Amino acid sequence: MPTISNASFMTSVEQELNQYCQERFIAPEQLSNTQWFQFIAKCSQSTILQNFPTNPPLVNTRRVNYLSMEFLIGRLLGNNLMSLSVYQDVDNFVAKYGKNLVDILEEERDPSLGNGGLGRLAACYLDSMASLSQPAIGYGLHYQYGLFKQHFNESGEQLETGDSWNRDFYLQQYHRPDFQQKVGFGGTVAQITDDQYDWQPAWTIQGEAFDLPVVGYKGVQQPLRLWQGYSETSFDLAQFNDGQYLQAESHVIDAAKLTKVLYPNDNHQEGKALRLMQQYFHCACSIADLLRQHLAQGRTLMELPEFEVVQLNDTHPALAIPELMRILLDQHHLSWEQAWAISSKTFAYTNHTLLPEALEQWEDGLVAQLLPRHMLIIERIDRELLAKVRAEFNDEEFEQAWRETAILMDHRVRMANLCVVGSFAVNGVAQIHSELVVSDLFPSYARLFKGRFHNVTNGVTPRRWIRQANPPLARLLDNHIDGDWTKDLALLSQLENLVDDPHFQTAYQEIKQSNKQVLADVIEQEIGLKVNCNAIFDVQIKRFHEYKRQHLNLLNIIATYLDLKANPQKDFVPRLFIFAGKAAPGYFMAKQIIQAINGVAKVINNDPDMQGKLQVAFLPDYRVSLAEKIIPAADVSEQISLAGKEASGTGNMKLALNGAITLGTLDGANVEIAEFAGKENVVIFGHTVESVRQLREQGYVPRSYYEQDEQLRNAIDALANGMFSDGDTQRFSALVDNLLNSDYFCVLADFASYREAQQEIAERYKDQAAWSRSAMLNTARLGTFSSDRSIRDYQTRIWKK
Ligand code: 26M
Repeated sequence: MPTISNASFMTSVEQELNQYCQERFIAPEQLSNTQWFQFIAKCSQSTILQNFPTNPPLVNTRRVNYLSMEFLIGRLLGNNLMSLSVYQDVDNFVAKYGKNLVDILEEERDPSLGNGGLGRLAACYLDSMASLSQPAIGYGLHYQYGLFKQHFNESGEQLETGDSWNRDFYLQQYHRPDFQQKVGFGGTVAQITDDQYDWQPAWTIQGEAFDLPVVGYKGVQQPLRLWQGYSETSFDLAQFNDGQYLQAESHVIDAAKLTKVLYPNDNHQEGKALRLMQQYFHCACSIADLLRQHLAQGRTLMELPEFEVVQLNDTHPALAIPELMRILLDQHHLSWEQAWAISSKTFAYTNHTLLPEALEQWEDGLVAQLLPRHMLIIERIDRELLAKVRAEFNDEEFEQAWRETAILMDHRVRMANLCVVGSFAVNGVAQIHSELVVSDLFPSYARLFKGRFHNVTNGVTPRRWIRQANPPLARLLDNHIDGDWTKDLALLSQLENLVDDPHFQTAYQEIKQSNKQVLADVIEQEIGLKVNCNAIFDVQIKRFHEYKRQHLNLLNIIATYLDLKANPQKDFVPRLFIFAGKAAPGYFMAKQIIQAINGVAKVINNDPDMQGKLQVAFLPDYRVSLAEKIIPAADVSEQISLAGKEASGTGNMKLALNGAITLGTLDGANVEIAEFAGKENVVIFGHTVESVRQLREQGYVPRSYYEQDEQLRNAIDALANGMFSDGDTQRFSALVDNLLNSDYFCVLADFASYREAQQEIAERYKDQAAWSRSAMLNTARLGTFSSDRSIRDYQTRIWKK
């Protein structure tokens, strides 16, 4: 579909190179990698803008406005070259000058405009929508500082520094001054009619649009539109003369601060006013922008839901609902009924978490102060809901049902409730999660709003997570699969017939081995550890959170270490444990776990008895580009959250597709991965959602596990007695106390089962042929976890006209 041919692209590259070098009085051979990067980025961008198609037609679908506070897009250039189908040509071209494209692409700084799974999912979905020509626009924030950079100090603690990604991000973002918006805050409201009010904000902040083109694979380009806060006037002269200088200045500071930094929390809400302001700013700019486009095409407001859908990526953009209502009521003078008819057919909400601490609730006083008109609208939505709940539930049921469904409760605005009430569709992100959304989170809503609840299992883009991250595997697939698997990942099923073909087996094994070698070099470069490439590469890469249970992994490592020390002659399959991930800066327990892993790694890696047997590599500053290096080299994928806590997971899909064996609990998408891969090609352990319930009902006593399991006891004691903290018996006391006395995420209850599962992994690995067969079957059978499939599910279940 792209109108550019490889030959014409390469001709223009050659011409531009001459000019680029002439301007700098330099020969091409002398260009640094940085200069090569800048040069290629420039060529690819002008080609994309001028030649790559935009505006796909609306056929049986609405245009998607994907509202997300996070887009974890990762590096763009390699991806764009691939989408233009010129990657190989450019690689050959730079080779003529003694350069390697992979090294050149390393020059790009990752834009880390997200925390973890939710932000990365948004990026995969933009890629899939552009590749499938699903009309879409991504709306987000142009943070000056992305997610912090992570470092470790001498004692293994996480330190954070700012990520001013934009300073040396070479790819252009297109400033669109014509799309700027004004966003009001605070002030007063006056009633005009029953439905219409006049809001006079106390101050306004300007929103400036920056577009990043998202280039689909053999598809179209569509914008990711990021809003930045800006204040037009450096200070208000009139107020300055009135002696209100400080007040005037505070608004300037607010504007400048507004999009300064991405909040580094993941699955945890902090009730900060600035965060609420960011959320409203994001919604107000995006809703105004989409309405501008809709009306500019000569369409009416009543037609809005026919042409546009707003997909809310969790509750972070929930204020888009009262914002659209406000505009329809106060600016376009529609009646409440008309406005609600439009709004309630426009929004769809995706829930990404069941964790109570992550469900957003805002103090009603704060919302009323900052957004007085929106508060009135939310109150009205709540009143209308009350009538519905009274009608549906009998007197006995009512109180419970209202406690669950009310938007306003105990002086809080419950954003998930606002989203469920204000949307025509609500979905969870994996089968088991979507069931729990209905059964545990919103049972009364499910009764009230029949047909509103859906499942769309998450997916990942095969362009980035196979073709780009794992070029040798991509070549193997190209050579053995009929049709373009990059666009239709279900085609991977053709590999089923090849898993017993010795040539194919050898090729597949060699790829894994060479990827392990590549990662080994990265590990040595990054942390100076020389690793054994024949060891099992056992990988846990994700945000640090107690529910994800990195400390369960750690306890097994300690137990294994103590066992090997006591039994040096023991038959042991060498193992390299690889960790990467960040903790929210204010999350004390997660930071303890990070420090404990670093402490254990130091002791084990420096113990001569462990050389080549047992090693632990904790790579700092986990980010998309690091994930691209780790995932293709993994043998084992650790997905060990407590059942019922991980909504889906997406790293699990990337790892399994790249031939890692999942070692996991029956949680999130692991359940579906196990079904598709076949139970014999994964290793499942631990409590289930149901048995966790029973465990809690009986009264869970973690200490009893400690007392009854000697290996567990020795491992915890080793943490407590300073073995991994230079003799400091206090360093990990909070972690140890927590495990022994509360252990909300049932680490101790799953320890024995996890340890057995780990032994099973080692046993299976001894039979290399059988192991590879399982790995190949994972690749062959998991094509369904492409984000293209997820987008098609959204199209047929949710976005359909
Ligand atoms: C909320 C309020 C204030 C500040 C930050 C937040 C916040 C930010 C990110 C809350 C949650 C955030 O992310 C949650 C998340 O990443 N959830 C993950 O979503 C993935 C995609 O669906 C799933 O695969 C993961 O299981 C789920 O944990």
